[in-house]
Amino acid sequence: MKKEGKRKAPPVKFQTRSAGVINKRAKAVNAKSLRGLVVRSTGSWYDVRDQEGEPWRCQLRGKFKFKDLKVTNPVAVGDGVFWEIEDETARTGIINDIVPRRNYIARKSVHKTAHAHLLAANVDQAILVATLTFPRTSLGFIDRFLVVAESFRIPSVVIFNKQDLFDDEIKAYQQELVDLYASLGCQCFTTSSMTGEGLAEFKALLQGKISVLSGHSGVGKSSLVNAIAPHLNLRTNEVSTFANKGVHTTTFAEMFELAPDTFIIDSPGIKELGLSEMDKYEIGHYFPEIRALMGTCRFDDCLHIDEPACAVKAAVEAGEIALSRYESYLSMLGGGDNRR
Ligand SMILES: Nc1nc2c(ncn2[C@@H]2O[C@H](COP(=O)(O)OP(=O)(O)OP(=O)(O)O)[C@@H](O)[C@H]2O)c(=O)[nH]1
Ligand SMILES: [Mg+2]
Ligand SMILES: [Zn+2]
Repeated sequence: MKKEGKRKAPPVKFQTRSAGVINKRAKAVNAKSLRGLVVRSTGSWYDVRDQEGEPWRCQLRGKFKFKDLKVTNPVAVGDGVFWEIEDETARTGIINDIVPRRNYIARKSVHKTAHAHLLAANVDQAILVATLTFPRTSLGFIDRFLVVAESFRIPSVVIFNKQDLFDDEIKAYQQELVDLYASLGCQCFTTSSMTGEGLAEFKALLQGKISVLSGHSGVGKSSLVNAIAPHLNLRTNEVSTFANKGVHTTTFAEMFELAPDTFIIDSPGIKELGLSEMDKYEIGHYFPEIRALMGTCRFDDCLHIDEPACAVKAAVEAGEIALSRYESYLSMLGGGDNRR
């Protein structure tokens, strides 16, 4: 049997009906059907930007059903929609359909574990904002984020924020992490929204792209957006010294236009990043260093746990694969959470 045979292709499961069907239906709905972009979603209301860039408050027409898909939120920030005006003076509208997505990023819903929760649609890159302290982002969380982004084929970047808080010892440790992730092909930045460190690079990273910012509450996602676009004046909040955690200041994901063709999605802090519908044979595929050893273990269906003659375990023992990465892999395989 071919080794690749057991590994399923990454899922493309969140697609709506074909463009042709939608176009036909949109025409049929009425000649007033408009194109728009969802820039904010509260679950019951969607802020839709029309083609002139003006905002409208919209609701969904009926239920949106997807083939093979259970989501807690059928429409995500970044979705293109077909909509029509409901009340011109109140500036409200009705969303009739979703434009087929070029991609999306989702995690397992915290409340309904059989469902996925869409984080954003149609993005060019996913940026994880991490901090080594205050609050601490675990390596397990960083690794999960990279796996999720990779599984949806979305390029990812890690930003280590709050540089102004760190002493030399923490910075030396951080450098080891930056080197580790860089060796895996992941771009890393260090920033401080207080001192301005790394902000020029951050701005350059966003240029001409649609980016979604993610990470724990309190790591400084909204502060970073404010630092490069002060006019947005987003709400930010102290990290509580008691729990050393953020207080979920941003409550809904929202997309902002920073410059023509440059959009950023600020999103609420997330505590857990559950893998949505991932097969256990698929997980190793999203770790570049494990993927590189594909086909070199004795058994074709090796999960690299305690099988004999496992090339991955040998590489961990030889220090060629970082122990933290291997532990993250095992944790994801075991369906554990990311709070180690
Ligand atoms: N020292 C320091 N504090 C920062 C930095 N960036 C943000 N903060 C502070 O961290 C706290 C949390 O920042 P926010 O921007 O609200 O964090 P967030 O990631 O948007 O949090 P949620 O919206 O809850 O997900 C605020 O008190 C900010 O002032 C930084 O670079 N250095
Ligand atoms: Mg925020
Ligand atoms: Zn193996």
